[in-house]
Amino acid sequence: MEDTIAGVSTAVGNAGLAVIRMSGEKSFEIADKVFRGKVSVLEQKSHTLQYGRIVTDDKETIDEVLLTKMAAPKTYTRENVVEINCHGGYYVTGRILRLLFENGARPAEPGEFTKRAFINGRIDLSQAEAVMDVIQAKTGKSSRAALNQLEGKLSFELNDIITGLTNTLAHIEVDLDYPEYDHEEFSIKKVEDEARRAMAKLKNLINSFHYGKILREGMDVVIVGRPNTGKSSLLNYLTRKNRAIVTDIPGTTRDVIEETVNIGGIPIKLTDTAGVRETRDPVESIGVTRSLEALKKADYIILMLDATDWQNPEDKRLLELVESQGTDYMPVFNKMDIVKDPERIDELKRLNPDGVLISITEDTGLDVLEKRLIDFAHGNKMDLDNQVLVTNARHERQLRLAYDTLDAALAAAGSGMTLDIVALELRTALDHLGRITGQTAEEEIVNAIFSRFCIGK
Ligand SMILES: Nc1nc2c(ncn2[C@@H]2O[C@H](COP(=O)(O)OP(=O)(O)OP(=O)(O)O)[C@@H](O)[C@H]2O)c(=O)[nH]1
Ligand SMILES: [Mg+2]
Repeated sequence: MEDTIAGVSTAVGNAGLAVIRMSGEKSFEIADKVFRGKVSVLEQKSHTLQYGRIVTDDKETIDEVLLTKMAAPKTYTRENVVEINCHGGYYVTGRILRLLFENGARPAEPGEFTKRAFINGRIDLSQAEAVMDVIQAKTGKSSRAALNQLEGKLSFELNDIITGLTNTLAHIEVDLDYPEYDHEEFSIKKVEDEARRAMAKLKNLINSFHYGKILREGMDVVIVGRPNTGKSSLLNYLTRKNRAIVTDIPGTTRDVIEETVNIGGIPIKLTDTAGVRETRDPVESIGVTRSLEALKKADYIILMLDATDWQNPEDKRLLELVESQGTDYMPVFNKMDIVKDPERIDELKRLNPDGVLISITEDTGLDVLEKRLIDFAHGNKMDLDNQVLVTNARHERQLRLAYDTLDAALAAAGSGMTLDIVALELRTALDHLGRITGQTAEEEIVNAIFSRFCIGK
């Protein structure tokens, strides 16, 4: 924390520009040694930018740059920060960086700038984690969820719960210290009210994780079915690309094909698989094995059926297989354009009330199919876009632990346990919540989180 650190914040490789960032006590001093501009860096006003050159000790110019000076505490790290906009590319950025190191900076570790922002109290741990999520967001909605967390919406919710519980705990502690004012019954009531209030809020956050996780990590959707039912055609339709080979020969797809699509703002990892059937062809047979493996990792399954032949016994077996996975799925009946007889259509609908009827060739029913995917992602909640979402599995785990601990506190209070036992449970619940914001997070956890960052962030 005492050192001044420097790193390249932009992506490595040929580019128009690159940004080199430096943070720490000696940032201005070090920058001043290598920068020649109209005024010295030490005299430059804070939060301004100036044009100049980076020069070596031997007066060799390395690059023309723009230098931004930002004095603590109104900076990303809350320390003195210098940013140098130079030309992109390996050579120039490498030379400038080395020059900074020679003059007293040291290489920044992955995520170290953000870690300093956390340690210096500008953001909490959940906000720091959101920084990476913003960088890695796959769709507009994913990015919105990450930005909300970065702006502190989750922290705000958590702090509200934390404050309520802390006040209750303080109340109990007064009671324990001054037993002569015997308010125990009143305290138990207060604990119960507060625990219930906190649990309701926690439940809401925990429930948002199904959707939050999908926005952050994407949703794995696997298309399975017999050969020739139109699985690859569906992948091509949804990706709007001719990604997979489509022919009328059953057994066309031999390998697992994955593509990412954005459906209604939800990042979906779509997997097309080889048609499942008994086969003697060794290559196809490996494909079938891979299809069955792909099923296991699915968050959601699209079971493709041929509407002209949907009572095929092989489909029954496939359906059983899909149901045995315990994963949510939708049966999709394709090639409805060929089915003309209204009676047969009625029967199909009657016997398969959950089925989605489509024709890829004629583009019918596919809007219903997409809507089903979106509905699954939302879970049973509709308006999630304005809610604070939990997107991170680490957070969800701690929220559940806090919830369970409060449940135990309620049980203890209800069964006439003494106040000190109840206080213990409340403290444990607070510890769990503090691990999300970072107040009580162990150093190893904090280090592990920042080690996943990129250098220069
Ligand atoms: N009539 C009609 N034909 C379709 C429709 N969708 C796909 N097909 C045709 O069905 C045939 C098989 O399509 P594919 O997408 O290759 O089927 P698949 O399920 O990937 O087949 P495999 O890879 O062999 O398992 C092709 O000739 C498609 O043109 C549809 O909605 N209506
Ligand atoms: Mg195929």
